[in-house]
Amino acid sequence: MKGTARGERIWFAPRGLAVAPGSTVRFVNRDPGNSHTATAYHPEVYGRTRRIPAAAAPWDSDFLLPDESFEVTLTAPGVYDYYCIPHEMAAMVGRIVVGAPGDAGWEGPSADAEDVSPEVLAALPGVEEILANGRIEEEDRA
Ligand SMILES: [Cu+2]
Repeated sequence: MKGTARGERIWFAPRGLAVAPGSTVRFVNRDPGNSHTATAYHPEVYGRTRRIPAAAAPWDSDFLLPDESFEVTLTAPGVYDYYCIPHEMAAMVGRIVVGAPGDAGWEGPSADAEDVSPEVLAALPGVEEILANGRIEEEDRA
């Protein structure tokens, strides 16, 4: 989680990440000027359309103050999309790919395009791009 000093821009760094199943991911708020959340798209969390594997447990970091952190362990192979509650409208979203297509139980990216804005969809890196690079930084955005 990062942001400019005056808050004109905020983003997840990286916004695309590939990890092995069973990895623990830590979200750290490195933005000195804003509180952020890392929140899975899931019906059990604010009634959103699910954008994480069906076998995965949803998470919500709640508001993280600067330098606070939150960890989640991701076991089910597939694509996990998450957002920052106060900044989703600014397309502060991220995607984590756990494992790879072909892993037992793999679930690819959500096809839903109604619960999220076109800006959010455009901000989510492609699965192949994430797997090819390991991580996608904000600066890499085309
Ligand atoms: Cu935020």
